[in-house]
Amino acid sequence: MKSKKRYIVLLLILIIFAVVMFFLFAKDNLKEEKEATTLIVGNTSVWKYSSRRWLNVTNPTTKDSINWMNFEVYEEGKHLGNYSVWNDGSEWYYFKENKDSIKPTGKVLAYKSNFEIKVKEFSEEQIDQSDIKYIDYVLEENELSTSSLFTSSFKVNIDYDSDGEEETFYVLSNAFPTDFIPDQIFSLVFMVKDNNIYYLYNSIDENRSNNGCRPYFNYFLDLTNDGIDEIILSCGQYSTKGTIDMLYKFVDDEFKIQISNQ
Ligand SMILES: [Ca+2]
Ligand SMILES: [Ca+2]
Repeated sequence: MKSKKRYIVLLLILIIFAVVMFFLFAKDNLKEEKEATTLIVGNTSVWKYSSRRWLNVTNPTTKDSINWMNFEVYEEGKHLGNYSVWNDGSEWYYFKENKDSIKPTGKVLAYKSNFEIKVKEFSEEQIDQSDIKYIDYVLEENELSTSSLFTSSFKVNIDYDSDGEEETFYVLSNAFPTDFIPDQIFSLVFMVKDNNIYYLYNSIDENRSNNGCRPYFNYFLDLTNDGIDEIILSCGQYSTKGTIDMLYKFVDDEFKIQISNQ
C-alpha cells in the first residue's frame, strides 16, 4: 500500500513537471511568434519580419503603405530619433512632425517594431601583425596567395554573442583594383572566436574587370529579441549595379543568411 502511494506521488510530480515545462516552452514560443518588425536598410532594402519569417519587400505599393509611419532612425549605429518615413520610390526621407526632413549620409537604418531593438555601435579598425595568422590561414584555405594585395582590409571587434568577450570580424577584398591586376577577384568575410574561423561571405571569381562586390558591416543588432545579434552585411558592386544587403544569423555553429535584397 505504501509503495503504491509512493508511485502515485512520483507520478503526480512527473505530471506537474511536464505541465510546467510545457507552459515554459510554449510561452517562449508564443512570445517569439508575436515579434514583428519592419526594417529599412539605407535606400536599398525593406525587410519585414513576423511569425519568425523574413520577407524582402520589393513591391512599390507595399513600400508606399509604410509612408508616414513612425520609425526609430539610426545612423552609423547612433540613434537619431523617432521620425516619420516617406519614400519616393528610390530614396527614403525622414520627417520630424511632418515638417523638416533630415538627410542622414552615413549607414542609415530605420525600424518599426513591437519591441525595442538593441543596436550595437562598432568601428572598423586597421589590421595589425596579430591578425596575420588568421588572414594567411584563410587565404591558404581558399587557395589564394598569402601575398595577395587588398583594396579593402579591416576588422571589427565586437561582442557579437553578448558573452562578455569580443569576437573579431574580418573583411578582405581585392574587388575593383586600380593599381594592380589580380588573376582572381575575391571577397572574404569571417569571424574569429576562440581561434576558430566562421565564414559569413566568401566569393572568388576570375578577374573579369569590375566584377566582384566589396563587403562592409552595416549593422549588428538583435532583430528577433532572442538576445543574439543579427548582422547586416552589405556589399557594394561596381557603378550602377547597386548594393547587396544580407542579413545573417548564427545558427547551429555557422552563419546563415536569413534574408537578402537579391
Ligand atoms: Ca562574445
Ligand atoms: Ca536575434
